[in-house]
Amino acid sequence: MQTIISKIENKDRINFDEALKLYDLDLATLGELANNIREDKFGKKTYFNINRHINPTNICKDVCKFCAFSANRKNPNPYTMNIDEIVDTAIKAHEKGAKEIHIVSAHNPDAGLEWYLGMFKEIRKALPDIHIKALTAAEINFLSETYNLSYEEVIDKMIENGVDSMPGGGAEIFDEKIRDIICKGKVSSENWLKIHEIWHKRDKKSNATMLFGHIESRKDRIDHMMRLRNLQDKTGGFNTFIPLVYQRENNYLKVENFPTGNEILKTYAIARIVLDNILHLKAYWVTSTINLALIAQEYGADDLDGTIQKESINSAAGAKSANGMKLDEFIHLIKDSGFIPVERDSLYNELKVW
Ligand code: V47
Repeated sequence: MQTIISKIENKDRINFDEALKLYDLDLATLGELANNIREDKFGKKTYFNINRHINPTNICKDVCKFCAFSANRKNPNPYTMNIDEIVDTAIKAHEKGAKEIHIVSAHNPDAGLEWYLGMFKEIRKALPDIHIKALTAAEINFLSETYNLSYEEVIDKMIENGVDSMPGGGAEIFDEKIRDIICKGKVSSENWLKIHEIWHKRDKKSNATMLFGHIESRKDRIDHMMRLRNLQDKTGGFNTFIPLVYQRENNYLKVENFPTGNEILKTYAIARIVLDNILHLKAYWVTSTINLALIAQEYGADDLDGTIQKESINSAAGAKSANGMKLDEFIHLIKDSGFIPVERDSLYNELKVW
């Protein structure tokens, strides 16, 4: 173990087996190693943004077992917002200070390509300066299959219509055997990575998530991180890595052992160490709870996402995030935990030190 620790302290890259072994280290030592990396890069700054999540439809042709949001699972309220409603929501969010609109939908076979792309065009027309972060690789794969377009064609249409960056969703867990159980039929791991690679080739940025704390093993998590690290070596296009803690209510995934806070913090810390080429690590308070996200600041995380205003995907599965977080509360919580709240834009340019 001492050799691995020395490697980390010397900023040498660790391999798969070494990364896996880090789970055997005590949390305090692991946390210190990750925190040193975080402090080296950002000191006590914690980044957040003022954003608005919009989830414009919950009608989905896919059947991911972990999902409680999709209308064909346990949630009985199918909906599809019309474009005027979506634009109106974005305008109201902008009036309240939002600088980013984060749009993630289900895979609705009846909505039409025009609907998927038209919403971006109309938001861009109404709000020329807002940052639109939209369409996960899973949605791009769905549009490509449904409308017989190449990934390149879908991506070029996104850009033409005003999308600025891609969210990190749809990655789940890359291991094919686990993926087959939890989200069979959705974008493959290989294609998830290919889509991000094409996006990065357009000189655009994206994020990467990992859904953990369900039926995957520690090995699967390290494998997931390694596949991201390999792509990032090639493209440099990922801004941030976001470990998403699995939410367990109202879905069909049978899980026997949920991760403890200790295991979640270890996973953040290991991610900070392994992903030496992805600058930011986001503790997405929606899935970790705000309490654990604040602690995660001492285990490698430098970003807490944003105020969100409304959240439907994880709140459907039990997260306490339906109404986002008030700005002043967010800032006070970060300050009270000993960190410096720094409002950022979607590409991590600093806007204001609060
Ligand atoms: O891929 C669905 C996750 C993701 C559950 O890029 C669940 O800044 C936990 O893309 N428990 C979509 N997670 C969300 C997404 C996202 C979220 C936050 C920030 C960013 C970003 C992107 O939501 C899906 C899936 O992994 N999800 N159900 C659940 N029960």
